[in-house]
Amino acid sequence: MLPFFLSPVSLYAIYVRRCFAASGLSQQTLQLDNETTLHFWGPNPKFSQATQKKPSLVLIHGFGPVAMWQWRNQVQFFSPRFNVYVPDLVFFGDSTTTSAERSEVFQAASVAKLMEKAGVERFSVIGTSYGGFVAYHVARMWPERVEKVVIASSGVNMRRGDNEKLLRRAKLEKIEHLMLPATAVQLQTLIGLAMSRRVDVIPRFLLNDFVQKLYSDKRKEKMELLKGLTLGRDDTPNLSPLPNKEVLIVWGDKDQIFPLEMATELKELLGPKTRLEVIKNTSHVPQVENPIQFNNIVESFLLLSKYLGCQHGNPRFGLNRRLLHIRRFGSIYCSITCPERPFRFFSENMGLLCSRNKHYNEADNEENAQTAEIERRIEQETKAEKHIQKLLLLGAGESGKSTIFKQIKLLFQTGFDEAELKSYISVIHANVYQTIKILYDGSKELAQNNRETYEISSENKEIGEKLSKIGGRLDYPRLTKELAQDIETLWKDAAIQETYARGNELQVPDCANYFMENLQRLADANYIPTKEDVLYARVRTTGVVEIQFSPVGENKKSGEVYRLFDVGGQRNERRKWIHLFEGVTAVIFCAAVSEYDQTLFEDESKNRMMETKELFDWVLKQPCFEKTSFMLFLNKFDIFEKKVLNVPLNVCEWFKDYQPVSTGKQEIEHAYEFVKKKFEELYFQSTTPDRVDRVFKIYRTTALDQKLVKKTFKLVDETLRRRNLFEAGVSYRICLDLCLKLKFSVEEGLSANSGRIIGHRKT
Ligand SMILES: Nc1nc2c(ncn2[C@@H]2O[C@H](COP(=O)(O)OP(=O)(O)O)[C@@H](O)[C@H]2O)c(=O)[nH]1
Ligand SMILES: [Mg+2]
Repeated sequence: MLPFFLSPVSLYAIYVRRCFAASGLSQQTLQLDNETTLHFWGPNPKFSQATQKKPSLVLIHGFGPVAMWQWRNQVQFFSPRFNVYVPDLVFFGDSTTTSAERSEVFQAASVAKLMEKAGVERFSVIGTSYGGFVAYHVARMWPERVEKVVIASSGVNMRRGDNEKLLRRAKLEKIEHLMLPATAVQLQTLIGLAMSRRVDVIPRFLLNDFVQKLYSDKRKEKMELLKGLTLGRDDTPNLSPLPNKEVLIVWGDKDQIFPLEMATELKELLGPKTRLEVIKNTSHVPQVENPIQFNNIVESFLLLSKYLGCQHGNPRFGLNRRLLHIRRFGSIYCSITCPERPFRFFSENMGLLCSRNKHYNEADNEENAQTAEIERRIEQETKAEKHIQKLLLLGAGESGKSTIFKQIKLLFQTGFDEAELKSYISVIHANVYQTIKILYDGSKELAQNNRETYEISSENKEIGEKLSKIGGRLDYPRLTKELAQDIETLWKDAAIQETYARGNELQVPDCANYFMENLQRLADANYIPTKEDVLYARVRTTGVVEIQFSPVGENKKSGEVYRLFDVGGQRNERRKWIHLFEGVTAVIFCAAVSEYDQTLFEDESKNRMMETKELFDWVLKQPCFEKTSFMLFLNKFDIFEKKVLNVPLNVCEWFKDYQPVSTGKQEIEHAYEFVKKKFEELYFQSTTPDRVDRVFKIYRTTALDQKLVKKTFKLVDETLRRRNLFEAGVSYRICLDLCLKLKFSVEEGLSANSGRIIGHRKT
């Protein structure tokens, strides 16, 4: 064994410890009961004031070296915004027990006890690999204490045969040869599977040093932990869903320990609030292989929606892109230089962690040069940020915002890869079950007054009851051919068809007909959703999602970069909007014109069009939008044109003065123009004279129609570019005028980016 001072692992451990200490954490040990003691890194009690204001986050390590080695890149990134707790699980590092318990459930109970003893009532939890098993159990057993869950590279849905498959991939005989490597060759095999990049050139002495320093301690107990796992014992996944918990699954697309298919299945098993993010070109340790992407994904999941809900911290901070970028650079910096400086950097820019610069050495020229370089890059980034135009998709629930968002992803970004497409399977199957339940329950209700029309035929009643029960569950089963056949039979029942005709009274989703006509395909065992299926899929948006894009011409970019934000539209989601209102170039307001005869999902006494009218009026009057352009998308025109010939527009109070004049196409145009005029009038009524210079455009859209959306976005892009040119012209004229009056030099007088006056008086 190498002596301490010659051991690279021991020397690197000093550095990692310093990283943790510089992040404001200290090593602590807590006796949980008379059997178990846990060692952990937690907020340094010296900084208790900062601790009070931040949410708490627990990072649970996987099977391998102690926690400190697995979360270095995360601790530095998350500690400015969270109270970070990094426990060593029982039998790792200095954590130990005299209990005979060896399961991951015991580990979960120990983590929960630790947090209780540390006085933390609520926390979010991230677990990687084995730590993901533990995180899952913590969330399952203490749902009231766990806010959000991140499961990274962790096959919680593991089956009995999965270990054998893994061993075949590793060409090893026993699982401990892989998880507890005892030789350099075994460690090399583990690294080969856990990392996507090929790392063949690690010197043998270094591998041996790793094995001895990081894997030799408490081997017997760790083997017992592997044997004591409760997950993965059966032929089917042995887990219950977390239906009410927001869960993020993060996975490397090249994971060879737990292959990506496990992630997509896990997403379905955990429930509707589970999201999957795949990090490309990483294997089992994306938090190590691509820490920047990993951290950003996790941070947006943990903070963004919470932030917008304003439960923690200062709302000004969360959506300030500049600060987010500073953080990103901070994290790059952390990985290339010593740990103290980034926090000087954070402290100057963020007003946090001011006391952590004790070791800062003013005379260190090299570091000063690095700081200057980073500041220069931030400056550049900040300038680039100014050119990014912020677009906000607003509108009531089901107006088509997320469909537009998906179209943008398809049209101007990478589209959906197979994993993403597969992640929609559960949504689509849920849409099917929900639809058939709404229709069956609806027909029963309508039959009370009109049995002849709405009573389900006796041979289909049993099917109806069964499907209604499934539709009421939180965990929908995968759609099988048999279930699809049952649904199809019921869908074709005359009473269900009559009920569907009254769908506007029953909250039947707009995707109903499309999915019902494709049931057999959706139930195929190898079903992968198509682009169209994804566009039709309806999932209620919660929180905020964003995408950056540039509308492309045939082969070239337009030059403008947009960042588009999609939000939830239901009433309870709207309180989150306001935090996005600053610095918006344009609001894209979606109004579903077909909904004039429907009531709200969240309030069945309220007509959807009346709600849209009030909402549009409210948005227009927001002081933040004084100079914001408004692009009104009168959406769902395809449904409108079919409906308007059967259901008169004047069923809606806002349109009660509507008089049909004709039939067919002409009538459709007439009705559409009437609705458009109503919105125009509303816009001008709600826009005070001092806001007349903002741009207002109306577009007729069908969000499902890709060509139309592409055309519409090109028009939006053109309008916004023209608007920018106009604004630049106005700035220049104002500036010129002022400069002449004050005898400024024109070149100095105009800051090219912002149009602010920054010149000096010439004497
Ligand atoms: N027929 C039709 N359906 C649409 C249109 N736009 C959206 N939808 C569907 O309406 C449902 C709700 O749309 P979504 O984009 O989720 O609405 P959001 O709540 O505003 O985000 C989804 O099933 C969409 O497929 C449209 O223009 N025509
Ligand atoms: Mg949505």
